[in-house]
Amino acid sequence: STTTETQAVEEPVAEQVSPISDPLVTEIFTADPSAHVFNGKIYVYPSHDIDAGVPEKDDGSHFAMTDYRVLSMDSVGGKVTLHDVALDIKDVPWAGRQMWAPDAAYKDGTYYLFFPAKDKQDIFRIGVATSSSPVGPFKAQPEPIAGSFSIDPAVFKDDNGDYYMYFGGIWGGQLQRWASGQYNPEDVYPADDQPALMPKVAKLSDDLMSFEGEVKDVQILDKDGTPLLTGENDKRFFEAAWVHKYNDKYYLSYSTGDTHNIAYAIGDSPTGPFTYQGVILKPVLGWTNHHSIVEHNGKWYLFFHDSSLSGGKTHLRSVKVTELKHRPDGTIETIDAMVE
Ligand code: FUB
Repeated sequence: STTTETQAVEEPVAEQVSPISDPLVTEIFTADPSAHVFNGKIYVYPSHDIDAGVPEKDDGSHFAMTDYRVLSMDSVGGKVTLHDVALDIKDVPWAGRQMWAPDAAYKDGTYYLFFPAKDKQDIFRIGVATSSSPVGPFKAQPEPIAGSFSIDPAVFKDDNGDYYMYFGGIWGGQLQRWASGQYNPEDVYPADDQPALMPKVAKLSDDLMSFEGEVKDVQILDKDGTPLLTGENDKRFFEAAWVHKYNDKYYLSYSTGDTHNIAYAIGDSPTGPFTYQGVILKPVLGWTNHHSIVEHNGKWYLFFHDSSLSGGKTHLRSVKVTELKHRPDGTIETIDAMVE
């Protein structure tokens, strides 16, 4: 399209000065880390990567994970505990295969694990499971969240106590199959010069078990106020949405997928619109890039994964962490985890 042809590709300049950790655990492969602070301690809710012997395909079927295990630590750099299985696919009545990137939340004495998996019809849905402990075991609800679809749930608690779930992922994550509001097994993408598929947001009900109100698109706009376009592969949303709040602004960060960046956009409301700012994390070793951002003891951290421990196998990843720095103007320094 003419739009993409006239756009200069800005190569992000990395200013990474903080050290990148080693893999947080080496006993198992872990990915897609969603980090939270509960009772002053850091808990990381990752995918548990395994080699299920499924051949690599564009639809991601080789990411054939079957359970979740939680990591915890008192502080970044401290001892990391790998906890027992928190939820197994065999204990999720509606799930068929592929337990992908989860997230967690806490409310009124209960911990909630939110997770995507394909149902028995091979359609990605998002489930919820609860526990009295942040590390589980979690008990799954018998059905996925009504009205949920696609992958990569991320739950953000606003200062007023409202909870929002962001979700969605294109290609293997099936978001492109829901353009009409109904599931269509055909993959249909907007043309390169059309607005890109955006992540979804839904406010959660008081018990965090269902969506309150409708699922909406999260608008990601360029600085001129127009939506990012499908052809802007180095900027547009692909998967792995995450929201954090800094100085009263809402930061939406996400993976650009086939261009492998973690990009971010800033807004004044938890539901957007968000204005594109730049790249937080440049591509890592392995195809996927997926992260979370959390504050602990006055410092901000980026949890992410790469495939270094498996020698580059895309579906066998390991969670790492580094410090994330907001500049005085609120923008974020670009991190390059490949340079140390
Ligand atoms: O781990 C499986 C999938 O890979 C996640 O859901 C995506 O975000 C990507 O990291």
